[in-house]
Amino acid sequence: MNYTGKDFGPDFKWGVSTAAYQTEGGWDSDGKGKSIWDVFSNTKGKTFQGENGNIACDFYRRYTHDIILIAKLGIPNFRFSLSWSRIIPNGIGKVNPIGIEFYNRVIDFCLEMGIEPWITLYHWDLPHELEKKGGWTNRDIIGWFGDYVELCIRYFGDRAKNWMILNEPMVYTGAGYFLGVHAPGRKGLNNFLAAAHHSAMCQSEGGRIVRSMVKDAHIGTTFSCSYVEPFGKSINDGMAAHRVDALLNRLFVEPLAGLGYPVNDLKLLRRLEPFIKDGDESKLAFDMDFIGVQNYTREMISHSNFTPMMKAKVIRAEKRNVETTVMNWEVYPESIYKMLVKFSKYKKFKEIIVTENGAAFPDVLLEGKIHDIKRISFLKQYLGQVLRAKCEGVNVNGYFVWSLTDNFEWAEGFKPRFGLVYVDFKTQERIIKDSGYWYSSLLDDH
Ligand code: IFM
Repeated sequence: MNYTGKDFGPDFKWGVSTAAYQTEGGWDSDGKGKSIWDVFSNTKGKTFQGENGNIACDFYRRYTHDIILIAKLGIPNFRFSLSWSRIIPNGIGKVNPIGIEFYNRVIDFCLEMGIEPWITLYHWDLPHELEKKGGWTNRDIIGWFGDYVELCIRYFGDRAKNWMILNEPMVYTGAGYFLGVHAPGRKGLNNFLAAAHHSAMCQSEGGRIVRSMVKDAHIGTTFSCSYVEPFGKSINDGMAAHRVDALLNRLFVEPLAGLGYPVNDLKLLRRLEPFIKDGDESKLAFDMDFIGVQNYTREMISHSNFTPMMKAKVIRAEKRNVETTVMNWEVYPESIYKMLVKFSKYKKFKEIIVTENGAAFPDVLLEGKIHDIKRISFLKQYLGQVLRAKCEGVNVNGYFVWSLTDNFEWAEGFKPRFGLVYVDFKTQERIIKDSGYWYSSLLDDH
């Protein structure tokens, strides 16, 4: 499909996304408290080669340089997240003025450069002190999070208008509280279900707080999603795929849309009941201005008797002889189209923005340049599918590449490079990749 930036229309929002823990570094600087990721990644055996985000891209000190790069590339929107424990070191109570000052400077510098800030309130780095009290499994988090949101809006809401409440709740609750492979490294169905319900409550409550405090706010929240297909043609595979879809793609968006949890399609969600208190159900819904769809790949599912409750297993991409990225995720551009169509059916939300899409491929530094043709091809194809959805009437109105710079990819460490800009993590030198120039020229034409 051939297209130009203009084909997406004059109001389409083009941007790049990052997150605090993956880029900032300065993990113990200037009064910042520890987050669950500081603790997890500094614990032996938790991340690839024991890597951590203590320094990461040193965005804490180099933010002007990186924002200038965004401006140089002509990218009008910058999505980043706030580190809760930089702002309130213990998660509740005393505020760290230097943390507030840092984000004031980031926001002000974006605006000075003509770049619109898009702020995610929570991108996985819970204050460690709150985790000691149970973290997302403790219902008190609804109050803790509410106070944090209120404080952020009080300090930054006069200049920042685009707010996202949570980043991918399915990932941080699933990987962090069920599988234990992400911070805080806890396991078990009850931990997961408690964390999931409290996150769903915070997602809507956060939206209500922002709405009540900022008149002209543009409020959203983001969801990870993958197009789910049965591996074989059997009814059992079809039903297994349906269950996985309910878990991966519907668990958080449907209560927000006022539809409740998809209990009928995934019986294990009945076990959410003990965590749901009187009055919760109606509070789960909120009229977001937009929902952020974050898609990278598809999942193929077959029936399995060996997986308790889900009775489903993922047939991994490497077993299917398909093109993959460094994350071992299948390159499947149509996935983003299918997810946009699916999410557009939730009529409660006016607008969809692709708040993340991108790919990690091995980058080779050749005479100071990165000719990342695979990443360009990936972005071109996925964006083509976004345009396809838009042309068919899907209300998608923005696209943010994950990510601006290579950064700390959680448990996978620094190996997967997602950036439009290469980072030499030893020297912190930045080199714009060919994909960065390609994205810039697409926007030039906009
Ligand atoms: O790096 C992550 C990001 O933090 C959340 N969405 C997926 C990205 C790639 O794995």
